[in-house]
Amino acid sequence: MSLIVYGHEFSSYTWKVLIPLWADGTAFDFRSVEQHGAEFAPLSPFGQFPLLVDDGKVIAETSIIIEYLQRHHPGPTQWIPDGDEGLRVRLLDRVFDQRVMDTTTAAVTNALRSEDRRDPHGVEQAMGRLHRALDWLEGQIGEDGWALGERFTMADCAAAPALFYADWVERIGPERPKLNAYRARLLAHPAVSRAVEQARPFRHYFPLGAPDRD
Ligand SMILES: N[C@@H](CCC(=O)N[C@@H](CS)C(=O)NCC(=O)O)C(=O)O
Repeated sequence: MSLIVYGHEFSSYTWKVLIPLWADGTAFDFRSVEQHGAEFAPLSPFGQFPLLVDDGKVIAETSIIIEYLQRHHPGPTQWIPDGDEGLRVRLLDRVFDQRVMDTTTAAVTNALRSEDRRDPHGVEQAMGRLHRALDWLEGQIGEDGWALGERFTMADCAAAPALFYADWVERIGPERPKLNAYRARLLAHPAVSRAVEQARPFRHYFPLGAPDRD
């Protein structure tokens, strides 16, 4: 078996697949796209990372990668439960990716542009979608445990980087106490904490200025 993950230590979506790999103790070779860009570029269908390569077979898209790992390299954790619980995991996974992570990314990429190419209206719209998603999530997350309760699932793998970086763009705020406490529980999870520590040397990459916390 040879599993390769192409990604970057500071990349939110890379965390999303490192977390289940580390949590399950699955062996893999990590290749940074900074050092292995020439090798990664022709493999990636959309130029996006992370990318999983399993004995030459390329698997893209984080949710599909996690489902692939569960099917072909299962570890102790069932990342996507069967039945209706699985539907809820998929819903929360979509919300954390599309409504939290991607809206957060809109603000971050805007800050990377030169002044004359910035899009304040686009960022305002993205922040509106982010606030709405965070308010909805505040009503979905419990006082303790994970997104689904006791089971740590793919929804938590998506939530950890999304809430980590969303809170850097704009504080989740005291008006969302359950989400704040959930973020803190996620950051204390060993696999998430490992991702945070591995990314620490790259904090200067954050264009809005990484806060002095976490
Ligand atoms: N939907 C994709 C999103 C991946 C993604 O946006 N990755 C970022 C890095 S965190 C990326 O590749 N950005 C460069 C680009 O989009 O061209 C997934 O779940 O894999």
